[in-house]
Amino acid sequence: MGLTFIAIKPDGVHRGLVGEIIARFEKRGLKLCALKVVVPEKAIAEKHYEEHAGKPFYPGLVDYLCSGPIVAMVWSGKDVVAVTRKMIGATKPAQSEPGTIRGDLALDMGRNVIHGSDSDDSAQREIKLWFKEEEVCSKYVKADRMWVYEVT
Ligand code: IDP
Repeated sequence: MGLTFIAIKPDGVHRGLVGEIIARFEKRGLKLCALKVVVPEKAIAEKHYEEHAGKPFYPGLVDYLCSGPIVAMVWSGKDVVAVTRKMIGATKPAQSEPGTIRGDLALDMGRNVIHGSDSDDSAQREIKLWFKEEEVCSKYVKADRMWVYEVT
């Protein structure tokens, strides 16, 4: 099963959306492998968003991520990157479908509540950036596994 890195951004924490967002991933059947509340250091935020370095919105984006605590998480499951990206919705909330996290809970691209890795390679890079190896518990078997997956 794959892994992905998910972060509830500072606006999501301040707005009290942590429980609502985690509940959506749990109800979908995904497995929580790591979770911590952290105020990002600037260097880590810069690294996290390094693909956007040089773009006009980059400094504001880094300041936004560092502006308060985030909830950093690792989730696991079948097709977890694709599934969580769909659940998160489009980057621009106006284009996020209702039923997605951003489509239900956000209005502004610069305050779009949540981050999710966009590929398996990004997920690996981001998990390594935010977590030590021993902080990620991906080996346990979730008790509902046989009811979430068709086990052959
Ligand atoms: P994603 O978060 O949907 O993967 P990315 O294109 O990777 O979207 O952009 C990362 C984050 O940067 C977005 O979630 C959003 O908060 C911010 N962002 C992206 N493009 C813009 C922009 O044009 N103006 C302001 N913020 C932006």
